[in-house]
Amino acid sequence: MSNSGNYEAVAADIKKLLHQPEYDDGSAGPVLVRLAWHSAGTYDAETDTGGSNGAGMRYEAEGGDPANAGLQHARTFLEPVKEKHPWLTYADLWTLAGIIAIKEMDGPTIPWKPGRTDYVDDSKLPPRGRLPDGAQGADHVRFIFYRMGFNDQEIVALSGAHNLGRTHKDRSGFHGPWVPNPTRFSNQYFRLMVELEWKPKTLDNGVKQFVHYDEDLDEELMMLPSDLALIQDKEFAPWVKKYAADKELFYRDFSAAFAKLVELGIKRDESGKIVNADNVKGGYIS
Ligand code: DDH
Repeated sequence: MSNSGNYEAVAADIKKLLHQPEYDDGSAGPVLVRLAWHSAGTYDAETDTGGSNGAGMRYEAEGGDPANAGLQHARTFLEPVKEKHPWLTYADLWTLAGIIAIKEMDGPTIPWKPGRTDYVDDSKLPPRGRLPDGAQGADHVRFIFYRMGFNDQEIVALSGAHNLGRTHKDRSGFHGPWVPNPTRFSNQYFRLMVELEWKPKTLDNGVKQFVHYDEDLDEELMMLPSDLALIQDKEFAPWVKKYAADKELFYRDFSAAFAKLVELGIKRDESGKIVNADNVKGGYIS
């Protein structure tokens, strides 16, 4: 068992579990990033409900949301870390794991602060339907992300996480990866969105997505309708092009937006301590 507050030891243990030869593309990284995002992306600024505090996905109301299908794999990967460091909250573990995974997959360093609580406040529970639907377009994407307090530039930056991982028919109904190397973070998602021709395709389950056949890979790459909405919308498109052209700018903006994402709904005092949590801890990882 590690000493309470030893986040460096936790980070080291998260790094060790990323390599998963039997799982997807050999990495737990992408699904851990999605767990961090979905734990936080339920936030509603107006009612101050949802967000990563409370780790509500442990319970059926949130964990059983069809939008969270598949994330039990991520939670299961992390369980040994929680067992080894029982002082750590799930809410901190899930957000930290996403950040460590991004960094280990060649992504940017994202500032992270601990102190989230696992205390579930029933009045703060998010209803289902707060996470985005890939079948929809720009209006829906704006509706979802404005609710959290993000602007158009931040929405495009965050969407660059689709450099990682893949869609699964048995989880979302969609199929395939966005890029040829889905365990390496980069701005390739934006480059491919701009450069390639994307053809509509209806899968045998009736789900509609866009595809580009990659000859070297002998596999179809995919884009969600909500992904291509970014290049079709006149406010989003300039940011897609900027991030396609400038990887450093993308890394900087992605880091800032993801750091903001995992802090949604969390109020800290000047020293960084969370004031709306019941089991506040100190310490930082940067
Ligand atoms: Fe996503 N995402 N996401 N996404 N996402 C899926 C997979 C992954 C949408 C839909 C889907 C973000 C935004 C959006 C990741 C990170 C992020 C899948 C496939 C769907 C569908 C699930 C499955 O079948 O397994 C939509 C819609 C949006 C939107 O913005 C409108 C954001 C903001 C992030 C982020 O991390 C900041 C990652 C990583 C994956 C790959 C997961 C995996 O298992 O691999």
